[in-house]
Amino acid sequence: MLDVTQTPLQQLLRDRRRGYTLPAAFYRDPEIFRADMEGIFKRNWIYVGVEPDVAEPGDVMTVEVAGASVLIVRDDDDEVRAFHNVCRHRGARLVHEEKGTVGNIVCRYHSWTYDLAGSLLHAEHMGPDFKACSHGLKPVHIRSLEGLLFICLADEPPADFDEVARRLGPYIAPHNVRNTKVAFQSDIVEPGNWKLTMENNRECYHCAANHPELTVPLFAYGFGFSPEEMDDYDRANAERYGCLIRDNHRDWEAAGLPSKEIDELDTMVTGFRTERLPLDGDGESHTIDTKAACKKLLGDLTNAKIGGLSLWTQPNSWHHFLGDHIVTFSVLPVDATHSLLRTKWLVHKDAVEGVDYDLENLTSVWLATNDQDSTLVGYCQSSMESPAYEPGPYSPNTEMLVEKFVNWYCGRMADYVGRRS
Ligand code: 3BY
Ligand code: FES
Ligand code: FE
Repeated sequence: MLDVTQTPLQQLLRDRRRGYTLPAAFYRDPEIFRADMEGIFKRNWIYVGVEPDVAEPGDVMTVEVAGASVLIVRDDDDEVRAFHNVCRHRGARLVHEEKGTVGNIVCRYHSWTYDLAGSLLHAEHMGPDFKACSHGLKPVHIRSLEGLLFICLADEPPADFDEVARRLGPYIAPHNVRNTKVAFQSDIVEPGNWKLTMENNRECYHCAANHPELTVPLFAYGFGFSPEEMDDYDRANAERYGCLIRDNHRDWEAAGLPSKEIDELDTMVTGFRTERLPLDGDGESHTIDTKAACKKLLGDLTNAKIGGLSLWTQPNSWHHFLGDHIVTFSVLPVDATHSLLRTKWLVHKDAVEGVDYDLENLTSVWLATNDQDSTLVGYCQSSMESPAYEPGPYSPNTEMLVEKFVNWYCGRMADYVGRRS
């Protein structure tokens, strides 16, 4: 007999109105949050940091994803590996700091000792039948996309990562992430469900009214106008600055900087989008004066004025690659109504603070923007308990990428609940 039973979540997903925000339960319900962790954060490639976070053998960092603590370590052969941060004896957490350097990984409880490749080296008093080789650390899938680190907690991660890496690699490579250092990291907990944080990121409808610092360098073109509006906008800028976006693209591509838009946000399991766009006017970087914040440019670049390459990945990251620095963001859900936003500013690894760059100048635009975005996310979250909230319409001209995020999310969740039932 045909099984017509539906879980409440399947029902909600089936009934949701396309082109509109989600019903409040998706932004506030702890059960849906748990389902999000299972259906999204434990099944997809999650962006967690950069190779320079673990620059040398023995460098280790930890990250919390969907209730799992994961340690990421560079081993003695220079390979970056990821393991569950859980001792195979009685389960104690192994590495307690977010960043550190270790010789081996030693459990503080009974001193079981693992090498950097995860093998158990020492475990005293375990008797003659104990097999150390069966008690190595549990590996977690990890991939480096030109230095951007993605982990996947699933046994079988989405297979399309190779394609993502093949298509995105040439865009990122000129900025040489591996040859940078983390100049600064900021962690803020936003008062909102992770999907509100992501939705807010996927549009710039709110930028003009809320981001005075960001709108100085940012060229708003990329964040969604109708085709007619885009043509008008492009023409107006060409009059002001003498160059159409498509000409910028042509020049950049000729100079070996892939720039044309790729949008697979809701068409691939590992959804992504990228595009290089000019900054406003003579802008070189995301700084208050729009000039490069760091004197040493990235990779082999000789000109800071190469626009900004933006990259967005589902479900939890966005990145801006400038000529002189990179700003990279990951969203890590905390609970149904709180999300950790982790931002890193990367500069050339030989750049010296105070000589080549000033930390405040480097970070001020995005520190201010993040704070403003956090407030905006809170505005929406605080209405999710109100009887007046009902799903509202996305702008077809400036919120298309928000819609693609929500469509991707609903598709992945429908796939997840479909497989379970
Ligand atoms: O960083 C971004 O991609 C978007 C666009 C500008 C504001 N926002 C946070
Ligand atoms: Fe780690 Fe006992 S729990 S050594
Ligand atoms: Fe914003």
